Amino acid sequence: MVGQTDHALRGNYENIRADYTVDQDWHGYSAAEHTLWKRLYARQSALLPRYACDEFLASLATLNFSTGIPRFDEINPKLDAATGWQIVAVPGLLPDDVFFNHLANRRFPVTVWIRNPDEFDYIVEPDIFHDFFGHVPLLFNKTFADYLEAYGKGGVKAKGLNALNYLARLYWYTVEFGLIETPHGLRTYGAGILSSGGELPYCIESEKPNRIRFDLLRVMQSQYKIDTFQETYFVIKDFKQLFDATAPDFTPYYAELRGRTELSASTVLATDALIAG
Ligand code: HBI
Ligand code: FE
Repeated sequence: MVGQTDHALRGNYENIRADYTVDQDWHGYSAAEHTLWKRLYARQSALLPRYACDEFLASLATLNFSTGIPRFDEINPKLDAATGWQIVAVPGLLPDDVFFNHLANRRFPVTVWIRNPDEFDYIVEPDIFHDFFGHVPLLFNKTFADYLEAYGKGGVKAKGLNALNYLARLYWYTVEFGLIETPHGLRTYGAGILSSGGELPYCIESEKPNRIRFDLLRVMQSQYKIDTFQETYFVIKDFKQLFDATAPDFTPYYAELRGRTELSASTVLATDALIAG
């Protein structure tokens, strides 16, 4: 999940290691927290078949974490065997450079705390349900996992080029809120949608948002809002398109982007390839 929050972060950052990781402390979760996890999982699972991409569904089918909050040390051997990734426990949002460095080393930061019951439908900061349910299944997909590592490496470089805002947009419009074309229509692969009750049907069925074919510079030029359903979604053909987009060095792109006006989240350009919902 992304989107800097201006209020104090919720997590406990007191005993973080140098790389911001902490212990998950799985025995510290209450029965009520496990029950909340089960309710969130059941709500999302009922919606997934119609709106989630096949790769997400295929991964989810091989995992079994519907019965309560999962143990990171149980999933890591499976994840390592599948794509060489591991998840690391963190107290919440990390400084950009720390976050990118983890991704560049095939470590996905997963928040350890879970939301309150009254945040069942919406939460600003990523909690364990968003990070684990939304992001972890696709880490089992090789092409997507390779994209995320390449993205992390790009981020480490972007920090020095003062271009993190462009990469944050790329993350937002792909990893968090991306749509993908499939033989049976549009589906989502974005963790921010997959872990959300309302936005799953909305992103595919609503007439309101724009759905524009993925174009790297167009995405990096587009602002986003963190506290409403998206006004624009970008649509990829497949994960290889994403991975290939990260192959070149981004430095010339950043120079090009600095010469362009920033676009609001609702902008549609004449050059945009729009896709009907
Ligand atoms: N930290 N734990 C965590 N999870 C994120 O998704 C995250 C982050 N820090 C920064 C961030 N995302 C965004 O700014 C990325 O676009 C870099
Ligand atoms: Fe996320």
